[in-house]
Amino acid sequence: MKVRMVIIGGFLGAGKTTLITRLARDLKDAGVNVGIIMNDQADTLVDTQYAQALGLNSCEVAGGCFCCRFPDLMGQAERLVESSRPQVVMAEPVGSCTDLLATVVAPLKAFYPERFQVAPLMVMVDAERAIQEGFDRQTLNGYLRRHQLEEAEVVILSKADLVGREDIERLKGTIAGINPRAITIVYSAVNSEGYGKVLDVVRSEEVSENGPKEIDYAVYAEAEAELGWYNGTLRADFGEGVDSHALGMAILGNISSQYPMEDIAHAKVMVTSLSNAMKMSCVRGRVTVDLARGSRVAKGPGRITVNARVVSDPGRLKGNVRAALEGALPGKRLEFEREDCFSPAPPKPFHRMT
Ligand SMILES: Nc1nc2c(ncn2[C@@H]2O[C@H](COP(=O)(O)OP(=O)(O)OP(=O)(O)O)[C@@H](O)[C@H]2O)c(=O)[nH]1
Ligand SMILES: [Mg+2]
Repeated sequence: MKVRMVIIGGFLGAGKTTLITRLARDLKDAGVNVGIIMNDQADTLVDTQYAQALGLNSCEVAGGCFCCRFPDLMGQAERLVESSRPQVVMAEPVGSCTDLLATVVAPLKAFYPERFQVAPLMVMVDAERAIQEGFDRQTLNGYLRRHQLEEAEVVILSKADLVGREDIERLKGTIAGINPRAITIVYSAVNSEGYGKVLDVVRSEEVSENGPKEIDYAVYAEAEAELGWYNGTLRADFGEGVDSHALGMAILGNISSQYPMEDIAHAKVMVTSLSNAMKMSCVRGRVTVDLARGSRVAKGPGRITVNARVVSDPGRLKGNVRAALEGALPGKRLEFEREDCFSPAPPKPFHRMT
């Protein structure tokens, strides 16, 4: 039987990991075996750690997006299939990645027609960001988000709980104007609006049918390069107990105080310890907490991982994240296991089928 491949893309911080991990847990509870593949430009990924802390079968493609590392994506998919026989594989592309119909969906359909059934490409759109920033092609970030929206087969208009009904109706009109063929599902992770409809698409036999959309790779590269990309993991000893909520707030607060709110695409902190696992996110200045395991109190030896995608020179971002960590952990020496900071290189897809 074919494995159903479900790709859920969308801009940084739109809610992909929150949705994918919930879908995976619900499918698992319903007896459906699910594998997850996360993706990032670097390794030490908050999202993979979060999915694993939830007990989900997950792995990652690191060091480049799915389109540039298509063989790695398929290598991970084949490994998942061989090791745990999932019926569904859910894949989360990097949030600044687009042109997935040409670079991932089309090659999957062309080279693996017997192995994988590719679901319609789902793209999450953060309703709050869409209201504040629109989809203006003239801005770099707007160019990416608009292209993601143009190629979506299903649009998941997320964070509907954060905006009013009139704004939702207006956004639906804007989305239909940009992409009249797509189905739009209004969704909220907080009150579960629209969640059942997303689950229905995942469980259905519907397949991706659309062809790729035109894109200017020079603008795409420029848009990605505008972001500083920081991934770092450090060892920590939380001793008898540290409030991981307060710690995450301090780190994220220190990072975001260095930049205008709209420049924080997504900054995330993951605290893992003997007693707990907690992810905290800051998207455009809004901080949210996702507890994966235990309580807010971290105890004993553990790790702190920071992933930050910010409109910033990477050197400046690295200095700011380090200062943020030092400020949140006064008197402690920072013991990095791994640290990377750069601007994403121009995307060079392994396949591009138009
Ligand atoms: N209010 C609200 N918050 C949400 C919703 N969906 C996700 N969030 C929060 O938004 C934050 C970012 O969500 P993620 O799922 O990490 O976003 P992502 O798209 O995976 O982000 P990247 O992997 O960085 O691209 C998390 O802290 C979530 O709790 C929603 O529908 N409503
Ligand atoms: Mg994510």
